[in-house]
This record gives sequence, C-alpha cells and structure tokens, in this order.
Amino acid sequence: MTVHGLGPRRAKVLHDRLGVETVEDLARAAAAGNVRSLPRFGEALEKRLLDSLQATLPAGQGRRRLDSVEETVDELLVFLSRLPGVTRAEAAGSYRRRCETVGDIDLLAVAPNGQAVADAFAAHEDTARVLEKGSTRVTIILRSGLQVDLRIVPEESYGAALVYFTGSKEHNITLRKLGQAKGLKVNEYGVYNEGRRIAGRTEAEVYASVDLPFIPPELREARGEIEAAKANALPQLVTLSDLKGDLHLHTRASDGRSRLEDMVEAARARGYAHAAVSDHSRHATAAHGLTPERLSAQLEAIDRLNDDLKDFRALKAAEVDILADGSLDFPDDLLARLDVVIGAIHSDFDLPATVQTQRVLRAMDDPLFHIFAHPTGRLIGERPGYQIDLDKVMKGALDRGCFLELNALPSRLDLDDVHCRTAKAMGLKVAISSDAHSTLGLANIRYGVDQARRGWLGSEDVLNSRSWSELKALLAR
Ligand code: DGT
Ligand code: CA
Ligand code: CA
Repeated sequence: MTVHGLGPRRAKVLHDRLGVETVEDLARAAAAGNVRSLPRFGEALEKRLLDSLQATLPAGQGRRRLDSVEETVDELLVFLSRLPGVTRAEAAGSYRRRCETVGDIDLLAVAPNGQAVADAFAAHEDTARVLEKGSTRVTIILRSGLQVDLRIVPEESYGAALVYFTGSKEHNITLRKLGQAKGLKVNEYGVYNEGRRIAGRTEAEVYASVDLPFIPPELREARGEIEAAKANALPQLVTLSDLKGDLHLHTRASDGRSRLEDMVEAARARGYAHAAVSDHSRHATAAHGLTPERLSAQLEAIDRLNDDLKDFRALKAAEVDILADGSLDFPDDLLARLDVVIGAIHSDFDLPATVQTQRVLRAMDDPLFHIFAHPTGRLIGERPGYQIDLDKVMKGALDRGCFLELNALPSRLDLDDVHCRTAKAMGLKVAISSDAHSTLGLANIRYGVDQARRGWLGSEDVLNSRSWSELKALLAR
C-alpha cells in the first residue's frame, strides 16, 4: 500500500494471485511481466508500478532522507567533540553537501591520538555493529541501521581531509587533476609538492593551492563549479537570511494545525516582512479545501489582522487546485481578491506528459495565476513525480510572467537542484516556500534554501528575497 498506484483491492489481488508479500516481491513480479495479466491491471499499470518502484526502492534500500538523519548527526558530533583530545568534529560527505538523501554519514574528527577516539566512538551506546576499526577510521552501524564512517586526522590535515570526505568523488577527482597539472599531489592528508606539504590545514588553503577560491560544499558535484571558480564566476548563493517572506503556508482552515493568527505571528517572529496564507481550495477535499465563502471569510480576517500589524503584511493567497482540464478551482472574481495565487496539482496524476503539461500551461494562461507549486509532485522515496515536460512549463511560466515553487518540505524538495539551475539559466525566478502546516513547519524553509544553493541560486533568483512592494511589482502580469 505504500506503492503509488496501488489501493487495497489491487494489493489483495497481487497477494492472492501472485503471493506478493513485500515491495521487493512486487518489483520482481512486475519485472517478470506477471502483473499485466491480472484483472484490473494491464500493461500500462505494470509499467507505472515499475517506474514507481524504481523511485521507491533506492530509498528503501539504504538511502535516507536528509532531515531524518540530522538529529543523529548532531548528537554524534556533540558526543565526539566531548571525547578527550578531540578539538574539532564535523560532518562531511553527501550530508554536508546537503543532498536530499544520504547513503551513510561521514564524520571527521581532529585529535592527536586517533586510536583512543576510534575506540570510544565504536563503544557508543547506539552502536549495533563495528564493521571496521583502526587508528584513523571507524565504520559502525547504528541500531537504527544507519552506517557511520568516522575519520580521525591530525590538525594539519583537517582542511585536506574535509575536502576529500565532503566529496563528491567526481569533484575530488577534478581537483586532483588540477593539482597534477601543477605538479602537485592532492589527497586526504594535504597538498604535496615533491613530498613537501604545502597546504592542508584549511579547505581554503587546499583550494588556493590549485588557484581556486573556496567552493561551497553544496556546489561540489562536478557540474561546472570548478570551471566557474577558475573564472571567478561562482554564484553568490542565497542564504536563509536573504528571505523576506514565505509564500506558501496553511492554517487550521484547511489541513494545517495552527490558527491563522498563530501562523502569522510565527512568520513575523522569524523576522519576515510578509507571509502568504494559502489554504487549499474546495476540490482538495481530503485537505478540507475551502469553499469560496470560507475563503472570503478568511480574506476578511486577514485584512483585520493586517490593520493591527506594523512592519509585516499577511498576504491573501490560496493553493488552488488545477483541475484536470487546466481550469482553476476558484472563480476569477475571487482569485482577483488574492495577493498571491498558487496553482497546484493534487489529482489526475496519471495523465500522459503532453496532457499534463498542457493542463498546467492552460492554468497559467489565467492572468491571475502566479506560482506553480511543487511542480513535479514527487515524494522522495515514496513516489515519482507525474509525467510532465518541465522545460516547457518553465518556458511557459517565463513567457507569461509567472513563477515556479521550490517546495521546502524535505519529503518534496520540488523543484530539485537540477531544475532550479535550469530555471536560473532561463531567467525564471523561483519561490522557496515552506508549505508549513504548523508554526513549527515554517522552519523547514532551510531545506529549501539548501536545495536552492545546490541549484546555484542566488538571492536575485529567489522571488521571496524581496519586500512586498518589490514582490507585488514582479507578480503583476
Ligand atoms: P552517499 O554516502 O552515497 O550519500 O555519498 P557520499 O558522497 O557521502 O559518498 P561516500 O560516503 O561513499 O564517501 C564520502 C566522500 O569520500 C565522497 O563524497 C568522496 C570521498 N571518496 C570516497 N571514495 C572515494 C574515491 O574512491 N575517490 C575519491 N577521490 N574520493 C572518494
Ligand atoms: Ca556518505
Ligand atoms: Ca561513507
């Protein structure tokens, strides 16, 4: 039932006819072509199931969502930093690059006596198994099943080791080649010129030894960052403090858990200048979508709130369902009263790509439309996105003067990093939005910022890095 496209009835048929007990069983049956002939299945559904399983299995088989490991990483870093002799403890690997999922956790510690630190780390109370232990490295499996690699290095190698273990592997290889071209040897212990160490204490030192400025970890994917660094053309990446507002949040009126006043107060307390209250529209019945009457009442409540607020504006918005034919779920006279109209797909996921793309473009044809939310609909490790031609959608948005969202929920991160970069390249601005369903949910925005940085976005590429008056001008079509 966790597989997208399967309901209870079909799950039962799979179990009764094919003896499917697990997701892995289903993957095997579908790959063997045994699913298509079952009643109410067919070849198209078998293919969709296979696609869906491909998106699910890698996460099921070991990769974990970034947010799900953060607490563990924080605890282990505190544990490490309190061990005798440890002067630094830092996370590296895909975790530090802020990838949306991580295969394992890589930690780096600086200490003069590696063996003592290795022994103490392996003896952590959450250790289930020790896979490897020496004087410079330990690999353990935690009780949660998560693997942790720890490397212990001396102070003078800290920068070189941090570069090396942050990766990516492809980034490292490119760096090493740059070094080779200068007659230097670059490894995890330092940078060497004919056996003499010339750098390694800090990351900046290592990059400088190959004539590069410091490259932020989120960019280290061998996607042109070294060339950009060489040309002194690295982007000035967006930071959390660049954001002046949040353009997507929910209240108790639809499927949120906090009251309107509390959401607005929490957004103001974060230091924002504005926040868009964007509850669901009526078609999203599972999310208690608002009727036109209820939305109208909410708009009046927001007006009253704003009367009492200084230096902050609650924006009138809605997350409006884009219906199957591309029409919007609220009438234009109601949409015209909103500051921000967000369109989203919550139904009819299974349309062919051309139809899905047209559906969205048609929705954007409405001059009241502003932002296309979570553009692919994927849920990381749970379901792939619907079939859609995102390039066409992005070009369509640019032509029409609308925008795409980078939904910051760690289960979505939608747009992904690669599509953020495509958007930037074509001059299309992206809204980084929390999609908060409670006051605490506003803090998820930082995952969106991480992803935006991986997508090379600067403050200027982000819609909500602007004050309301600037934003208003951008939204006007
Ligand atoms: P993951 O764990 O699959 O999410 O991805 P990473 O990037 O954390 O990969 P991991 O844990 O295997 O290794 C951590 C870093 O160590 C990696 O980003 C770069 C470095 N590294 C590992 N193996 C090699 C290698 O064979 N060559 C080079 N140059 N670097 C490597
Ligand atoms: Ca790793
Ligand atoms: Ca590792």
